[in-house]
Amino acid sequence: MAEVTGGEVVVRTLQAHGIDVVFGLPGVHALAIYDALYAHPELKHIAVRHEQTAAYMADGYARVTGRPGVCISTTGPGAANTAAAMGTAYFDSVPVLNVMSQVPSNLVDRDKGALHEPKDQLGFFRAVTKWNARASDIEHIPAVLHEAFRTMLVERPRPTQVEVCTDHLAGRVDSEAVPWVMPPQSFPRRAAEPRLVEEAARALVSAEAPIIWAGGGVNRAGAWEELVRLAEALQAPVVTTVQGMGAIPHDHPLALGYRPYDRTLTPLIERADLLLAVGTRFAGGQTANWNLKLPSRLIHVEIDEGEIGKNYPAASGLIGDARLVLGQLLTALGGHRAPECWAGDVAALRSKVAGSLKEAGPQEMAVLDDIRRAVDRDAILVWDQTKPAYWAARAFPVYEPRTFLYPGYGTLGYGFPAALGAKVGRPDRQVVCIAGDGGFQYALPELATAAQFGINVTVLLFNDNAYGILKVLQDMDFQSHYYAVDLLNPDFGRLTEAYGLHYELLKGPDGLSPALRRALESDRTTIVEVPVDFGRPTAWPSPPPRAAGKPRRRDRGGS
Ligand SMILES: Cc1ncc(C[n+]2csc(CCOP(=O)(O)OP(=O)(O)O)c2C)c(N)n1
Ligand SMILES: [Mg+2]
Repeated sequence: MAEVTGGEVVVRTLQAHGIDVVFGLPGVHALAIYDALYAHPELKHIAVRHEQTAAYMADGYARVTGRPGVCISTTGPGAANTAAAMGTAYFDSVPVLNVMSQVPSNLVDRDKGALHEPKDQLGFFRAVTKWNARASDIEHIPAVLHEAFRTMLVERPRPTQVEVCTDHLAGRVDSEAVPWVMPPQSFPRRAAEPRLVEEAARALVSAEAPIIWAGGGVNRAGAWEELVRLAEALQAPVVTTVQGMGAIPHDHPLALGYRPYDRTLTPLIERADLLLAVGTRFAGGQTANWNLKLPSRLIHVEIDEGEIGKNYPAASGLIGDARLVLGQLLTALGGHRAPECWAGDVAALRSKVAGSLKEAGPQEMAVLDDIRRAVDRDAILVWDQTKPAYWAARAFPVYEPRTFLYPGYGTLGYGFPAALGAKVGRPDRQVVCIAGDGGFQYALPELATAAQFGINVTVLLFNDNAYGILKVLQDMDFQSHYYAVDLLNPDFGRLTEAYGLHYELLKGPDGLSPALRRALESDRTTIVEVPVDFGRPTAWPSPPPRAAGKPRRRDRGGS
């Protein structure tokens, strides 16, 4: 009779679900999981310096691979440290599973003052997860973990949390008594109702000027090939949201290339007589807070039923996985090929938008050009909340799916740790993190993680010795009362070298492309520090990152 611990049941169940890497930081209550990891070196564990990083790494890993990212945290404060990252994954619909320990089962939620005792840890995480549960005993562990995976893989991918009490993790049972749950080869995805698909196909064929709106669901579901084929069949231009970037290559003749909220695109969207929206919830940031007018004939393809009709009324809702539903639509369309109706407009609009962007933010756009020129077509770019990132969200050319990682939640400090996770998921790709001096310092100690595990990313560090964007807002909206926005920064070069990593300091944005290329050739994580003074933009990349309710004074331009 072979005995297993609860920790071993966790590890084996993760492995059964295809997990071969986890990110975490141990604590006393979780040590039985770590003991099982010790016995299973084939399940790689990346040890981080802060639990938040573990969850961001799981997020970055999940976004680039399309597979769930798993992090491990320990009871109470360790687990709570992952909250901002879980919230980010929730906002952006990323499948992150957070496996955590709990105090001994006889002490849960009794407020007796046990070590690390959290108040209602399940309730705490309910706010940032789609589904969460505690295993009631060792035998229950496989079923709970399985349900977490099923929820993320079959339904809308959002984070989940599973907790196991420390006595259950350390307890032992006969392996044969454990009701192991083996996942199917692949989880069945939901397809849309055939009658609705037929109806939608008829509407698509009869439309004279259809356009397609591609959201993050296209990237999450791996539906980009179907999307492009459908766009070509309908000759419909495609506009992508920030999370949908890369769903159609930027240089495809039907790619509008820029975000839907771009005012220059508004006339085109308003001229359309049908909008096919795929894998999107029409979030405020993509619709100028729902002020964007959309065609009244809206066909909405969404895995989450609750999103249909929530932000915009839909003439038709096709509930299902984006890849499956687009495939159903293609089948229903047969060999239909619409005549070209927009082609000239797309090219003309693209160059109009590009021109207006260059006028509005010449420095920022020049920096984006330099970055694009230096990296491979399929390089993964991970953006923190630094000034050039707002322009990137509006205008960065993306050619491949799952290569543009941007926290829709607006999370400062996301970039560097998510880039590390992305590199673990796609070691074959260039991975570049673009961060400001403020955001990068959230995860500064993770330079150690990069060094220890040989994770080779490039960090472009835009240093203005400030929370620059907030300084601009204090300037514009609060009579230049600069407060808590100037930063005394360390010597990033000496710091990087102390970790045994590489570093290059530029004089300014000039020479960014060659420096970035040099860094990408490096055999270890390299920081390229770029001193910058972007000043105040002459126009905001819309939607502007402004304080709610503040009047917009667009006329006050100039830096
Ligand atoms: C977790 C979190 N805390 C605070 C903020 C508010 N915030 C947004 S941008 C920013 C300043 C960013 O400074 P830096 O990274 O140096 O970029 P810069 O604007 O200077 O280019 C802050 C504090 C946020 N978005 N997220
Ligand atoms: Mg800064």
